[in-house]
Amino acid sequence: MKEYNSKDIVVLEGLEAVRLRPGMYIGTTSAKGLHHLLWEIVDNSIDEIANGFGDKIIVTLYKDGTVSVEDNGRGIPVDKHPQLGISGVEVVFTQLHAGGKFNNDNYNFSGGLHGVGASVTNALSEWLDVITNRNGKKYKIQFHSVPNSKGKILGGTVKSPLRCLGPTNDKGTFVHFKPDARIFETINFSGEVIAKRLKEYAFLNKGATIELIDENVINEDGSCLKKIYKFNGGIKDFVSYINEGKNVLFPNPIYFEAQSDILKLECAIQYTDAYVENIFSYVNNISTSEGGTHEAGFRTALTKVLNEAGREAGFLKDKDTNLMGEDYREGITAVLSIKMKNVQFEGQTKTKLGNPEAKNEVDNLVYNHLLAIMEKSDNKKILESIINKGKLAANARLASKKAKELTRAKNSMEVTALIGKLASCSGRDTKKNELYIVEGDSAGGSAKMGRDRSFQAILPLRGKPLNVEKKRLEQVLQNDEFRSIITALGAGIGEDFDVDDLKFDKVIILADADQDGAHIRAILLTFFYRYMKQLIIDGHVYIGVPPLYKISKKNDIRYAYSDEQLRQYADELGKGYDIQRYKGLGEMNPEQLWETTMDPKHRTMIRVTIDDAAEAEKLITTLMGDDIESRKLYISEYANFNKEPDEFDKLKKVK
Ligand code: 0RA
Repeated sequence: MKEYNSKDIVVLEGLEAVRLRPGMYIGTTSAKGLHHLLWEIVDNSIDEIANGFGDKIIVTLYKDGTVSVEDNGRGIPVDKHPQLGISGVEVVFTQLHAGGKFNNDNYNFSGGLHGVGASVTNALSEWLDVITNRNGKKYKIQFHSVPNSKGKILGGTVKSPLRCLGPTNDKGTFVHFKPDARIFETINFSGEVIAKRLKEYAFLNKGATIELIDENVINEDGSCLKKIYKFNGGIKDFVSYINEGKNVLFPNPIYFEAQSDILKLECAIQYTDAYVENIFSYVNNISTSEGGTHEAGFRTALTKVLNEAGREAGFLKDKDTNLMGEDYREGITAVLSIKMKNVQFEGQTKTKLGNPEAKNEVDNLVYNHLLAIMEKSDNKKILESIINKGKLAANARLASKKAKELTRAKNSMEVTALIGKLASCSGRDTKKNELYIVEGDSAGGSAKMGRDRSFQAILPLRGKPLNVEKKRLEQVLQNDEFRSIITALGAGIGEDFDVDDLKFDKVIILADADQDGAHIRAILLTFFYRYMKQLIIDGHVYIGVPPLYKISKKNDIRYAYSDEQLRQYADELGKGYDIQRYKGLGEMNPEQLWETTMDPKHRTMIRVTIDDAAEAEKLITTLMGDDIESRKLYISEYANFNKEPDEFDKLKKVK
């Protein structure tokens, strides 16, 4: 490796643009964008570790709401950049695209989240301090965002220039910052969100120690919360973690590493008795939830290896045809992590690898390594269990083919009968149309009468739908409720689901605000997650939020969606109000339902998203799977139904 100096840092743009349009650089100024600031810095530290420099990162959340990231990497260059005349550290924190994303000989496989870097964090912080150790000396530089003479705020300007604090034996870099409240909707970091992400990083960088210190959470003994993540098994441990609470076909995940001129990969695979496919892929530590070329290469290789090794071992006989890829992916849990240079991300959320060369490369590497593993006589039992599972899946696939075709056949008699319950809308603009899936016939009736039929369609659900978590597609397709949903949406199901065929832009689940309603929501979300994941990823799924109370005084009628809102209205109205608690949607008449829950001008809805695919997967298993104990534990910790006495009871008394 050649020596690295400040001149090697490539500069593309100034920081002004970042403050002007933060959304362009961090996606959003919501809590999610706030955390993005932290990931930018953590990613730089991870880059160091991933390239073999250093093995530890500590993230600290302070009482004053600020956060710091410390690593034991190489430190940041402090010599002067020849063109810019400023130190390397200053370049890294003040020039766009100059963070951890150098993509040259100094970083073999640079991550650097989507190529923005530490300067974005600086631009959007009220202040940011850096201490870095380089050439046996400790250096410090401070930045801040302050108004100039015209009152315009300049982001990330130098507050106190780089100075040497003296000799040191310390290694690495310490970055401490305070997000700018003038930019963000909130500047409260979530310890939970951060812990989850750090844990994922620890899985992806085996052997690295990643610590979270949260000064805002105090233990019983007076110390503050400290979480330490370190996984010597790396993604192999990740797969075991995802599969906790599931029935696995063999105890230890298959694991291998491989490398070529253009990429490095790690892969871990284990099967469970479930029917779903769970492949989590990463490129340079970034989750590629939309997949891409590397995943395509992996799938191709997996199918080839299993058919070849299975035939060679006699688990597939001469008379048997080869199984299909989807058969071998039923019940799979796999993590594929690759590192490569010059990555191109595509797709709706820029989480899909586009590099064409990755497909063949991953295919070849996985083929060679996995085949060698599967041909080992020690692994015969494992191979057999996978092939047998694949055969069952193939049989189910053939059985469900007919049923699937039915839900796609648009004009047949059977289909018309199926969606008889659907009150369709008159408008034909699928980008505007909404489908309300409503709990119960009576609320369904009110919704039909109250809606704007030009763009709102109603599908009432009778009773509880089937919990699809442990069901094969074939069984799901025998269920009337789900068949009506699939048919109404018109975009197919499972592997055939095509979001482009969708007949509605919004799919809105409307259920009561009680335990049964929550169950129905969970079942429907599980169904969408398992069989129409793209529908959620593309943001088409919503949860309608009906009001909990009506509070009125003479002609002043208000609806409250939370206890807090109810209290506020009660205060505003003063003495002599009436309150009514809505036990269910069915208690509202059509006009009220329209006004409070369906009218786009007044309604409240929650858009369902998947932030963290692996966590979502675990959560669905916990809530919808077999393991009753862990479900109980989760619900008692997070759900608060029927808490007594609530605001309603209190207000009724004071009335
Ligand atoms: C630029 C160049 C080099 C390292 C870094 C930046 C660097 C940035 C951060 C941010 C947090 N921790 C960091 N550690 C390193 C290359 C240094 C070399 O080649 O010696």
